[in-house]
Amino acid sequence: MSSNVKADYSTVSAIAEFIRTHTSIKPEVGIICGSGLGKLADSVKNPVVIKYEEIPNFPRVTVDGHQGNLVFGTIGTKNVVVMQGRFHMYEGYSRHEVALPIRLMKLLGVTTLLVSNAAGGLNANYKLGDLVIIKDHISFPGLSLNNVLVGANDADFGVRFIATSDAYSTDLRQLALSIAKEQNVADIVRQGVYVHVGGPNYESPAECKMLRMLGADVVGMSTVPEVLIARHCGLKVFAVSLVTNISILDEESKEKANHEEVLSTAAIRTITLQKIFEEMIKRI
Ligand code: 6GU
Repeated sequence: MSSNVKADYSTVSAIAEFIRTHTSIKPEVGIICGSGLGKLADSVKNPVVIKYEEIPNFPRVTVDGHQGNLVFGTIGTKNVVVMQGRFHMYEGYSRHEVALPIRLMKLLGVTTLLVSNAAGGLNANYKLGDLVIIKDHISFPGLSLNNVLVGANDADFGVRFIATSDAYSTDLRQLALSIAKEQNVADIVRQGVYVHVGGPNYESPAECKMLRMLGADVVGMSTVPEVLIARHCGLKVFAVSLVTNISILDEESKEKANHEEVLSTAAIRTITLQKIFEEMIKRI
């Protein structure tokens, strides 16, 4: 955590070289698993597991429910790499550490990134366990210079000023919706706006009401930094939130958000999400 490692081209290239000495698998699709969703890696056939701690200059994990592995293998006919365990800024990771795994995927050959996360449901129509395909985001850290792209632009990866209007691929969102219909889970799948907050505390009721007024449907502490890095280096992105808890908008409520509920709800939907991801990967 908070190492001096930079996610510049030469550092990331050296890590990519290290990976290539451990596996000849050239991944096309990268997958990032959110809290409690690490089982998505179980879909990978003939897995080659490389622990984060074995990889030089790679960050280490600190949160319960997150393992720390890169899992290489195949899903359907595609070569994939799954990031089992991710890095949040609230843990104290630098923007370089958050960027590094995504840029590594890029240099290993990934062209499409699939991201899942656990999130609080702000939209009153959402239920526990709903899957919310992210169509757009609001990022409080991103808007206020706690943006993962702050710093000298690394032109080897992308341009200084990137558009975010097309961050979440329309094609991939449509594909996910069709698959959800085919798999008879369309009733729990929605599309919405993800609001990215810094964390690590869950939002207060007043904050939740504000976020709702701003047009957000789900709230979480991840994903946007990875998506920005991915879009900067030209990856196609699909992201989905699992509603692991319903945000409390009433100060008198006896309910309260907790990490255990987040993990137990995530476990219920792991298989559903796994099946959607598997089918998407086949058709990408
Ligand atoms: Cl309610 N808020 C945030 N910020 N992150 C979450 C969450 C809520 N539930 C899961 N992750």
